[in-house]
Amino acid sequence: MDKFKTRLASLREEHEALITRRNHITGTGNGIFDRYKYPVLTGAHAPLEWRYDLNPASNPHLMERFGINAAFNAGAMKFNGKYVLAVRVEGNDRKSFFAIAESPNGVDNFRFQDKPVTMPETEDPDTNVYDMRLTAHEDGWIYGVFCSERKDPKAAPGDLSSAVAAAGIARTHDLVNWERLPDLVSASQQRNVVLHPEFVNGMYALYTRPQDGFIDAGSGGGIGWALVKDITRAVIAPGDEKIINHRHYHTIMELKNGEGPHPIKTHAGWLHLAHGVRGCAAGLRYVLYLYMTAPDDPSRVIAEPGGYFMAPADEERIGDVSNVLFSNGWIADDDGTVYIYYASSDTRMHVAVSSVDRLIDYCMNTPADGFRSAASVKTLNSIISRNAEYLKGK
Ligand code: M1P
Repeated sequence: MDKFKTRLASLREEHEALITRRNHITGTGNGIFDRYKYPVLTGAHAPLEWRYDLNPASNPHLMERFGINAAFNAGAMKFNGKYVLAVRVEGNDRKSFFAIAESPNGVDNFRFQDKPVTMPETEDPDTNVYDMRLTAHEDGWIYGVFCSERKDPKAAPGDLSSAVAAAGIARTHDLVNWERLPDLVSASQQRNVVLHPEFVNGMYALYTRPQDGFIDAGSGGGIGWALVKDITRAVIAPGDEKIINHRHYHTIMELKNGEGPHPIKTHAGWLHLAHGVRGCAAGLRYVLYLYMTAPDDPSRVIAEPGGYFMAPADEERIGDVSNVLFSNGWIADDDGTVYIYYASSDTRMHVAVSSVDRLIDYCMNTPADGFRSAASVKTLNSIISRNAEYLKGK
């Protein structure tokens, strides 16, 4: 019994120390954003009450009974004055579920609520749910749009991998009690579907990612856009989905891309955060990029800075699915600070901080991708010449 108590006391002490560890900006940065040193959430942040049977009679060795493998790909919003993440928590059994974690300052002290989200199901139960985007819509609801994965009913006997991805839709007023709506109906499989926060022409607007298969975006073309009349029966008729952010050969997104969180409204237009994927000998490389759309038309691109905005760095490179940065949550605070919540390598959550002004400047003044080496050299030479001119005049 003493051993049990001592071990429990150590576990509690370590857990509390992890949660309350102060975070701070690391390095000089690139002027565009600042990374914080410590991950804001990991599997180890999950409450001990989830992971252990705390009764010495039924668990004399104080063993973990439900392992938490990872905490990543979180939706984000400010709610009741707190910085809230709707986290993709993954158990050791590979199943993901959602759990809400809150912080008083957005950069540390994230603490999970006592229980994970009990997400209602449709008549066709999900095998796995993940990557929820939160949208406080002008209709008054908070929506969660996420990937619902199910085994492919057409899979050949013995094929235990083929799956189908669809956009699950749920809504809530308190982030605790959720109403599940029917999944989005569209011509193709969908992942990375995001609800725009405002009505457009009186309709709900969705960023989509049509894809040929569960993994391959294939002929999907890029990030799509579609309007739906009724979110309680969301249907995109064939031909009603247009691609607004295209993939290109030999770019950071030649293989796939996907909208991150819903865009931030600014005086200069809508700021978008997305991920781009390319293939290499080491596998797939996921990076984050930004683009902007017109203030009066969120589907019309007005700025496309070339290359990535953030890429995996240092220990971020390694995890369950290495070389991945993925973001589906950011928060623009009233003072213009932007908290960018991103996951590294499908394992843990981080935060980087910027501002609306800095991100607009980045989008408007970063050279666009010229798609060829010669164009990159030309761009570089023009920056060098302008610097030489400026420095000569000083
Ligand atoms: O493993 C990297 C990411 O892969 C998927 O994203 P996409 O559909 O763009 O390839 C998702 O499963 C995502 O959760 C994951 O982080």
